[in-house]
Amino acid sequence: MTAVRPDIAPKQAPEATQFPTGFVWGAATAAYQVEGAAAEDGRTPSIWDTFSHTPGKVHNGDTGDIAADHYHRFRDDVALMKQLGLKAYRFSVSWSRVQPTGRGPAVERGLDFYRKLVDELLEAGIAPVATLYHWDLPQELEDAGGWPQRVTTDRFADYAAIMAGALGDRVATWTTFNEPWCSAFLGYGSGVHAPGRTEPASALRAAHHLNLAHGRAIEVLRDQLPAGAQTSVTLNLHQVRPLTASAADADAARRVDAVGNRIFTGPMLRGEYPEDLLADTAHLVDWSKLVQDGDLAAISRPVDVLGVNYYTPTLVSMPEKGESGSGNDVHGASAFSPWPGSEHVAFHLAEGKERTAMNWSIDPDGLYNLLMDVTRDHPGLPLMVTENGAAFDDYVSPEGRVEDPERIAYLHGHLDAVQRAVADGADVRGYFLWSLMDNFEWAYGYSKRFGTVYVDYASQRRIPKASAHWYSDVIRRHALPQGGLS
Ligand code: IFM
Repeated sequence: MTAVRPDIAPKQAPEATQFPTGFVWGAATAAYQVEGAAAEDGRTPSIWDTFSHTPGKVHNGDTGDIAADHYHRFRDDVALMKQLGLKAYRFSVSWSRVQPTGRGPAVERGLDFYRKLVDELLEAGIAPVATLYHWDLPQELEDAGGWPQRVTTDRFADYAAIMAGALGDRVATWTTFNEPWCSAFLGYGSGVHAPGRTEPASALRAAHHLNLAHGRAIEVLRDQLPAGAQTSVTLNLHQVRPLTASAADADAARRVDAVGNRIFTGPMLRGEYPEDLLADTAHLVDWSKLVQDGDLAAISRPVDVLGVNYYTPTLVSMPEKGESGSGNDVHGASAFSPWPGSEHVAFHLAEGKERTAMNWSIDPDGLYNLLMDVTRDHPGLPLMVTENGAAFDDYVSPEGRVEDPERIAYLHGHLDAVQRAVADGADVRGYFLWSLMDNFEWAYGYSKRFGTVYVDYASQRRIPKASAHWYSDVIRRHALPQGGLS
């Protein structure tokens, strides 16, 4: 394996600002994006297996059948993480690997994979951070109605209990859901994600049940985990900005903030759904029936830390008469909107900003503003950046290197934003780079590379990109390089 490259190691000025003591440095992946071994050891299809095997749903017909083969290569991957100096690894559990039908007893062979992974991490001195759900509902549960059905929250609570029982003695940080917005609104609204349904009312019902499942899982985790274990949820909070100072654009921003952010932070952190969200969506769901007695108390059980994922801001306007909505929504093209009740909002790409390979504008101030907004709205809430990173068109040079200066610049800018937010009072406890390695980027298949480690899918060879060496050095110094990138 490759040692840290001296030509990329930042030249450190003595006055570099240190990150806070105890600040956690990590990298993240998700089960379906990296594991592969889709039909091994009792695993059954999740909604993403079904979706990716449906012609026309994923770029190039790619599937997660093999992905980065992490299931078989996890030992080498952990060794690489150790070599890079990572202090934490955020992974998700494939529900259909441990409870193939989504109900009933666990499959020991499935659990064993996660036991071995966690043991290997602990042995390497890397803290495991487990996410219970990163979008891959067992297909049988979707066949029974999926997240729009309340009964799915019962299934999730049982599954959380299984995982806490199996790994609670070894995993100190647990996350219930990753980006429930995507599960609800891309999965059941625009349909660009599994299960590919385009039903605005079902998307809203799914959002409530994801909230409820989160609260019920927090209760289970709290009951079963040792004192000192941390519970959390990860939200992809949209950093929403109006295109102009007009009242109409301010209203577009308010609407997107309601169904993009406050639909989760409201019940989870305040114990209530925002009034404006209920009004904007009243024609789609009867919230008084959907939200039953006790639900809000369950959903608002406290978490120890809030995970936030950030990539790019969300620039919105109210279209002029005759103009269509949606447009440049970064969440993928669909004739159906992922914004129920706010279908007519138009989305824009900021002018004059550099873009990633996803065509997402690069804007570190968005991360600063996001951390400060959450701190203002929920003072004292500990935060963790659980995903941040960028896709670029990486390739291996004839010398066998992968140079990714754009990614280094992206990471530098966003870590600087984290430091600025910390200096201004945000309690940010750590940062997880998305992603440890190139992987299955959902509807984009393998066409987008988010990894700091390059994966040659033909051979499954891993090559740390220049950014991996850079990040490794930042971790070692616990500070950013001063005055440039190297
Ligand atoms: O790859 C995804 C990840 O699964 C969830 N957050 C965004 C990433 C980049 O699109």
